Amino acid sequence: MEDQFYDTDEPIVALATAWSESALAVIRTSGKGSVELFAKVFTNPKSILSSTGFTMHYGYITDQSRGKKIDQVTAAVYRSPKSYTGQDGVEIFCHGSLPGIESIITILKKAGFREAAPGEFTMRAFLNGKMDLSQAEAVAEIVGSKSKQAHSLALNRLSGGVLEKIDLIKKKLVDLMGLIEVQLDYPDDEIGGDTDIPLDSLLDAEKEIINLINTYRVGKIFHEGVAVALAGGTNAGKSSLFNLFLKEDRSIVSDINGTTRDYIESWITLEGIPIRLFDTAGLRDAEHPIEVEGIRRSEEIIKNASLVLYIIDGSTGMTAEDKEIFSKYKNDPDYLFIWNKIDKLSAGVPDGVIPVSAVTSEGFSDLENIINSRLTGMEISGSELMIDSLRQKGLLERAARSLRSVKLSLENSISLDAVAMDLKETLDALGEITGEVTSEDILNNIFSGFCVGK
Ligand SMILES: Nc1nc2c(ncn2[C@@H]2O[C@H](COP(=O)(O)OP(=O)(O)OP(=O)(O)O)[C@@H](O)[C@H]2O)c(=O)[nH]1
Ligand SMILES: [Mg+2]
Repeated sequence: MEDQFYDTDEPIVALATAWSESALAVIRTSGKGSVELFAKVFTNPKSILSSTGFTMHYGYITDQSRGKKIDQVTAAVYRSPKSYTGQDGVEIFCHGSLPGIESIITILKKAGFREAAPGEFTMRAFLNGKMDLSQAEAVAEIVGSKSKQAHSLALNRLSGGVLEKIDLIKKKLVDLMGLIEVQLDYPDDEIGGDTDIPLDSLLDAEKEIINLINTYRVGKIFHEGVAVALAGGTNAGKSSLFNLFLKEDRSIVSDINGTTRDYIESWITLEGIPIRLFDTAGLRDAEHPIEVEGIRRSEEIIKNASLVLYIIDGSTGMTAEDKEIFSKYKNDPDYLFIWNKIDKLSAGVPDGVIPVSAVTSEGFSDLENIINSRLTGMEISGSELMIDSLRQKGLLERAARSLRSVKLSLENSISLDAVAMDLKETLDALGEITGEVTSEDILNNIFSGFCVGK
């Protein structure tokens, strides 16, 4: 991005809503003099100029040079520092006609506004102290969220969840740094194991950083979804369960062994997690070449799935093949074993196998909960703090690495100077997450991924 990106006072303009025909559209401006510039093209300039902020104004945008009305609008005036960017600004609510929007933006550019770069509004908000970097990233995550849960998790980050957590961790480490510096000032004292440096708070901080790193995997699941495959012998009830998950009669069900010959896939959402669910061909020694190929493809799907739901026909009990697979994978976190057809008389359900009936739905909601906690490794209520930014994950890993060397140095009585250096590196990495320590490159990287108008 060009240097002008860093002229953070310049008045800018951009369409904040989608570029498509709609009832209303919002055009946003921000920067020094933007209220005065807007007044030049508005039929009621006095009301705009005298506004002290947070007021709405009704009128027309006009093309002065041709004395022509462009659109009837309402305009919201913001005065620094009480605005999204912290600057003066006007938000224009106009009709959502594409030629109309284009004309308004052209008029505003003629009046002195420059078109905003992607993320420029949010970048100004960050630079003016309206939010930290993790919150700025959450703005983009909210706009891009694909499920209610993903949205609520991002909202949690926007309201400062990451910032608060990082501040708490940092506080512990800053206290530790203080103790170390005191000891450094008294070089005659013994160092290492005999120092009064409390390892507890260091271990706490390390644990919290690692927990936060681990949430990235879960955050990603909510964002991108996971593949889950139904597997098992023929007639076990895979297609029946597939249909139950979809709440739709999608896959053919019959009592003929080998009904499903090719795999079938569909997207479902389970507690906000997007899941690509596969129904597969029943596993057996098939003879027909088409079925053989179907089984080969199904095995491929099963191998690549994040989670395999292995279905056993509970009305007949485990076949020899079921037994073999059960003993091989029963402790594998990527497998769940399901005892289907519990509505029919069947032998006792073996330990570790989940009882359900695809016909009566008995046990199905329990199964959904188990799948959910298996996929996320935790109970998600939507209020948790999860990170969804690869940048933040990388920095947390850097912080964890340097903290590990702090720990090792303290344990092995290595010089306190080295300890202090590693601790500073940890604090720097944490500071970069919230944006206390940043370079222009980092900012460009983050904000260029935004849409224009944000
Ligand atoms: N009583 C009872 N019957 C079930 C249940 N689930 C499936 N069935 C029946 O079992 C038979 C096989 O069901 P499918 O869903 O086609 O089984 P599948 O595992 O997809 O079989 P293939 O496609 O041949 O591998 C059908 O007649 C279903 O109606 C259940 O929970 N209870
Ligand atoms: Mg089937």
